[in-house]
Amino acid sequence: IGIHKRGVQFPQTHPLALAPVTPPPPTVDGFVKEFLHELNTDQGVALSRSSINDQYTALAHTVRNYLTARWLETGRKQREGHTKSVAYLSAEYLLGRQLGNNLLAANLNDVARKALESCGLSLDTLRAQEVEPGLGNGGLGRLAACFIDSLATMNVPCVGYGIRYEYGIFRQTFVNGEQVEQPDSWLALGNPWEIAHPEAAVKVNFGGRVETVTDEAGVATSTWVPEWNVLGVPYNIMVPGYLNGRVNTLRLWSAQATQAFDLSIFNAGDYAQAVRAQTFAENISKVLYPEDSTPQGKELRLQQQYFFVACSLRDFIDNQGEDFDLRDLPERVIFQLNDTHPVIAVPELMRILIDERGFDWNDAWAITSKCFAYTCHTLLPEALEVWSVELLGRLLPRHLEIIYRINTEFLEVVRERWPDDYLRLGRMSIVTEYPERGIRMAYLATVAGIKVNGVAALHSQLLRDKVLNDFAELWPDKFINVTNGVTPRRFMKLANPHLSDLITDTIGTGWVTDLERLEELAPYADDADFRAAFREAKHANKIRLRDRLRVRDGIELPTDHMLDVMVKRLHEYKRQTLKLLHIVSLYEQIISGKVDAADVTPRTFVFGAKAAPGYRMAKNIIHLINNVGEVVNNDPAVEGRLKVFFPANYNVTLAERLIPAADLSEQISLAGMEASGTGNMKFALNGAITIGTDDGANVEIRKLVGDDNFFLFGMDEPQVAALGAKGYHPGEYYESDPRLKATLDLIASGTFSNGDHQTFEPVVSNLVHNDRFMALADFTSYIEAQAKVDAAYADTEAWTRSAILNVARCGFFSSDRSMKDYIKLIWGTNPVL
Ligand code: GL2
Repeated sequence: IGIHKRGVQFPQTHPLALAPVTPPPPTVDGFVKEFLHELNTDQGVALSRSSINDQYTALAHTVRNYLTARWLETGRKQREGHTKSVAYLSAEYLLGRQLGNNLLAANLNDVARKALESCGLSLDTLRAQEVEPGLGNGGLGRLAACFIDSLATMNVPCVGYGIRYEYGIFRQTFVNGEQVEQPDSWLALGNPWEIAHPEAAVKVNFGGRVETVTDEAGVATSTWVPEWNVLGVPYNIMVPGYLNGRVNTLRLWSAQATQAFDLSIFNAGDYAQAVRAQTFAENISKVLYPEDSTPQGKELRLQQQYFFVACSLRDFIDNQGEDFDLRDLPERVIFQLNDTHPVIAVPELMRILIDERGFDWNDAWAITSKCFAYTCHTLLPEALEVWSVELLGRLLPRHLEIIYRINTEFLEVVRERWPDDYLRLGRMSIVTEYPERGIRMAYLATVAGIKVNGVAALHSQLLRDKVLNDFAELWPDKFINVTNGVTPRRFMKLANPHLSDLITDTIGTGWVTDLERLEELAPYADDADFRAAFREAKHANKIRLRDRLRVRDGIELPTDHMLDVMVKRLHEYKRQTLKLLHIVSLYEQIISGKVDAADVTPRTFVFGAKAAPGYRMAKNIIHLINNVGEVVNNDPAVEGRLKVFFPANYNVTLAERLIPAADLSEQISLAGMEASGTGNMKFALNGAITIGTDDGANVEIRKLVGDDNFFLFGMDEPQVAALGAKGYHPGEYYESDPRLKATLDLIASGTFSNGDHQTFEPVVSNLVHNDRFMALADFTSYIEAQAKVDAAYADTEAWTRSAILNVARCGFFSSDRSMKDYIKLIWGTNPVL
């Protein structure tokens, strides 16, 4: 296997090799030349014979070429400067399309457009050719993508480490209203943004046993004798900063067999058996697990986690050079653990230090306990990963042993602080005994991390007060908050050119990298001309969305309705059903004659949501949304008043069209359930007004935009807790609120299922009899808030004013600010200019 030390076999003796090759400055002619060169030499086609994919690929390579010199330069500075880097460990990166973003970062948009035009090609057509890399499920993966964009833009050294899934999040289709999953073969036409380095592959071991030898002095030495291994092949992807010439790296690992296939078995005629090892190994990076917030304890998932983490630690350490003293590791790196998925990195570093580098336990722990920090992204108990000891011991026996020792020493600390508090010891143990013996990864991360952060103020407080309360008592300073953020490059500048141009014309360009400057827009909320221009931008965005949905989904979106949008993963705690109850209730009131259709504000509701394939209730809810849409959209009684659309396969690309067009942003989770949300920030920054509960980052949005510019409803977290403690009986709400009863009865009657009573029985009976997320308890308050929305929308000028103030006051939610907080509160890294 071609594993070798980097850089030794290619001595740079030629003077031209001292500086990376820089393409000519980006003039239109220069760009055309570079583009045609790529098309001819790399794709091997003439322009006249080229396919759109050839053209797209050549364009991507052209852009990449312009960034390459900066990329190599960034790498050199980082290596030579010995500065501290952030190594962001994340099992998910929901990147979205690369071409538009990289053109923007490199300031090549106009040049590329003109260059392509002169070749008779359209930039927009080529951009549409790109299949987005969907290497994440939702908010958590998209957050990672925003963070690496911000770090590059802020000149902070960072490597993002993750997995190059061959299949990303499934492509969602609907068949008769029901979700059907298709594989996302995003690599089928090639990926021009990645560069493979098979020569730098890393070997990763699994299975086997631990042999312990005790010497004469009684010192025990453990040796891991693994049973099988795979190779991790790194693929590098550029992460260009915005207009600053810095290009960081995202390094994704792909699994490959150490032995491709067995020739002797092949020759004997057993073809399937001959490639078995290869198939087995390559399964590890085959597909992203589609569970969002509710991971399943599957063996392959643990293999994925250890696989990418082992590759990444090895890679980072090897990159420090041969004579690097690992005692200095904490000065060189902070490994940021994005949720519990990469937490197996903790025992892995201990193993490297002890088993491979000969450190004793205490020295190894002194290093390890300074190298990690942990971000928790959830409050749902079922989302906190617990690995069964049986599985962990089978797959990673040495790691299990190390975890036990970490736990033993940790429990000593607890015992010292609280002698005889056995209940507490049980509660805090990394090893749980119920329902089977397992390793609580969040606890391991908390013990090892220098800091533990939640992702919004309320979430961090609930982590401290509830989920990790014992730990917060032990180490109060360990627990901090860093509120999430989103990148204004992708989610404003790229996604919303109309609004971006208006903002730039009004306050200059600085806001794109200094989002708090949006404040300067606030006075313009009182300027009628600005308000008119703001509305024009919103309208233009609705037209752009209409055009996209027409082609993409055959949907005819009215552009003169209030656009009411709920896009996020389908999960009961997010309460898409509550939104649906509102819609069905409006419909019921009209068709039963309680309300005159002419008095209803024309609204178009748009949903976007994928359900985990095994999550039956979520799939039933998707079916119901689609069927409600089918009935409502075809009923002349509500024509011109209500429309319900659910474009399939919501992803980053669609989000970029949908969010800028929205008037109303639905953020309606049960208080205390949504850790942060980041869609909420994207909507507000694009001038939608939020209707939301006091949950996650909604709390902070409302504080910043002001109560007058936010539609708050529902119980707050203490009220939810109190109701839960008292005993929640959803049936009582059903019985006592006639409007709610009529709504649920309409669904139960079969109106949305061709008269069949069974189809949506699970949704209805779950709401009436169980309703874990208390949708019925918040229904009345939600309906009242929606009535306020209608009233507010009727006053166009006042609505626009509120929308502008949302934009102006949400600069805080830039991921640049989040990164500053991480740097200041956790990492202690510096920008390198
Ligand atoms: C999530 C949270 O549910 C969401 O509220 C948060 O905004 C993101 C990013 O911090 O993380 N946790 C999680 O497991 N997923 C999320 O989106 N998938």
